[in-house]
Amino acid sequence: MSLYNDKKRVEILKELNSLKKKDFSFSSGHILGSMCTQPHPIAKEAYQKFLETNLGDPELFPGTKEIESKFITFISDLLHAPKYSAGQIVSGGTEGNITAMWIAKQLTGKKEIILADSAHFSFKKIESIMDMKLIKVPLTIDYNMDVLKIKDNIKDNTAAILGIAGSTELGTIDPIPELSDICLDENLFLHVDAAFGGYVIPFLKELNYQVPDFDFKLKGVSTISTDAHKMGYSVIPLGTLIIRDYKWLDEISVESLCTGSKKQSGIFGTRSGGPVAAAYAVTRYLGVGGYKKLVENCMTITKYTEEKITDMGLHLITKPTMNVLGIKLKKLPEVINKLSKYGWKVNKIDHLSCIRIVIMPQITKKIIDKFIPILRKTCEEVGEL
Ligand code: 0PR
Repeated sequence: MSLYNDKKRVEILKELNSLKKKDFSFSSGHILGSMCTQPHPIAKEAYQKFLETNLGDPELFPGTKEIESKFITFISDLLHAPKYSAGQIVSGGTEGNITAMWIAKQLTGKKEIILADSAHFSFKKIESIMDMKLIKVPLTIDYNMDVLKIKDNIKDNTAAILGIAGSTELGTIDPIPELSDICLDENLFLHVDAAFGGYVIPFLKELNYQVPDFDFKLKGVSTISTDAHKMGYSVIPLGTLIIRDYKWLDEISVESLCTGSKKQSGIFGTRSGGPVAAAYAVTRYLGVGGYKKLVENCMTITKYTEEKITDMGLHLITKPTMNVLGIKLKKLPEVINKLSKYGWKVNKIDHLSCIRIVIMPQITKKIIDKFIPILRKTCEEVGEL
């Protein structure tokens, strides 16, 4: 008896296809607010090849484990990690932040995290899952963490400070060099959330954009998280947490009796090698030069979009630091709903009364030229313009 019945196969695929038709697709160019993208073709090929691999049992998959090490080396080099650093594969920015705070809590035995209002909502999960407390610091008029307000909030129970290198809502970068100095002075743990910016800021620097240092060149930086499934142009789910001192891995490791290795670090046990192979394949294919071109292109289109939006009489919340635009709107829900009816998806940021547009690699000038007249029409129809 064949295990693979063709009639059933056709039936199931038909059902899947009809449900998939309900989804928006990155290839249509109509998803404008998401931080994810259509993965690079080499990522798709690599992902499929490594579907059955399990990095939770590296003894069975030493080749895949080697790919993981090579990928971590690429990211570590990109972030100027020191010689005795370590890397932990995570599923994305949320797990990156959780794992970093896990290390901070273990190392210090303390529970308070000082962070700005612009921190990703994953920190609310951390507060709940890990019994930690968020100490909020206000933002400056440029939507960055106000460093002058930090020192007053450092207490005996401070476990860590968070710096954001590419905020979720506006793509802003906190003053990480100043945070690093404070953390060195006060002997505090500094985590940098570069889930989005990790694959952008290093290349902006190479392209001579004025952006602050954010990586391990700054001696006070303890950990940095970056996501390959955002600007890394790869498949979901994949991020990395780079850790300044490899010995800190012990803080998040347990004995793993039935796997080949003696210890297992991080949250997950069984985890696919597929996304790791995919992300590594993209780094091999593009290299630093390829990512630099990608970022250059995204920034050119961001500038173009900014001009079109301001020409229309709309205003941005702040000048884009990277490929993220926040467009201020008085009639936020009306504009969003209408745009959605016209088939365009942007993200809604209620508390800033703005929509977020992210110029990901799949967004071309042609797509913006199609979107701008629709945005204008929408704004006129709802009385925004
Ligand atoms: N840190 C930062 C700075 C982020 O922007 C995000 C996600 C995270 C951490 C968490 O990352 P994971 O979601 O990978 O765990 N920021 C995006 C956001 O909330 C996630 C996203 C991506 C949302 C694509 C929608 C979407 O279509 O907007």
